[in-house]
Amino acid sequence: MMGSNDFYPEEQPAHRVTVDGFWIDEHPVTNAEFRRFVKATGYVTVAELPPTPADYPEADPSLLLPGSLVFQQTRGPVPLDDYRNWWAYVPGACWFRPEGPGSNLHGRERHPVVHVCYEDAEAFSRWANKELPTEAEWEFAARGGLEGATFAWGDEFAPRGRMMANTWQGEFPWQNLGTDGYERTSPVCKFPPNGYGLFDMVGNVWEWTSDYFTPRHTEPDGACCTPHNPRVTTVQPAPVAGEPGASFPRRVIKGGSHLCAPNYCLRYRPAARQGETIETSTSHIGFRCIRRSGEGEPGE
Ligand SMILES: [Ca+2]
Ligand SMILES: [Ca+2]
Ligand SMILES: [Cu+2]
Repeated sequence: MMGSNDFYPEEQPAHRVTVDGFWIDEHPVTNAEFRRFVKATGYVTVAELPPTPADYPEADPSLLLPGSLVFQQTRGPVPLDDYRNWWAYVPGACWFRPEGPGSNLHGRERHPVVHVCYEDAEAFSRWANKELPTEAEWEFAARGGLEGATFAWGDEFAPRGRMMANTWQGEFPWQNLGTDGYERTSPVCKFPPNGYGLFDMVGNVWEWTSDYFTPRHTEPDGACCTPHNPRVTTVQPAPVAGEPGASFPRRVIKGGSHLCAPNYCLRYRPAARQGETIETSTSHIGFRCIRRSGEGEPGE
């Protein structure tokens, strides 16, 4: 079962799909792994390059500096309807300078790489001889074999008081209680794996998938047809025409992040989904890769 009828409209309707077998990374791609890719290829991420003036016709070209969106905790409660209250475009922020100039990855080798946009994730996956998962593949993996459960581990958020993922406890975006031990990203594999042995599917960082975002799941036509390896390969129109970046297609990101909090965003669940413009990089989006069966992975 993919999707859910119990939370946000974009997850509806819950519906049955089937996917072929595949291999998936146990954890999100880490900074150490991404560094190996960059060293081997000289790859430069999108956040390190100046934005293209044609994509931002309203902007003063001299202000189009390379950079990325960095979360800024606020001093007190702020209106939750404007993400600019807690996201800042920081010139110079990129995967190896996660908070901008002066920051670095010391002690964060095992944290998920962040500040990677869709094409960066795709470039890594190609180099690794893998691919990015479709939303259906990602969600199947995240569920860990539990049919229709709310979380990747069952229906209870913190069974017997045990924190199962890196999310946000307290009032977003100003009070971060860190009950789970981490206020920002965490090293991978610090929380229990799901039923398929996969870590950090829920929480820590959002993860790119290859599907274009749709505001709802499409209803399968009739009871006879269970979609097989469904994928959304056509760009959907932007939700807010005229906003910066509205001309960019959106792909689906999955799993929620360390910034998902009960008072703001209940998206730390396998069914949850969000559309993200493909040129966007942030301090809370990463990715993991898959290899589809029959593509050269040794069997058991
Ligand atoms: Ca946390
Ligand atoms: Ca995740
Ligand atoms: Cu969230």
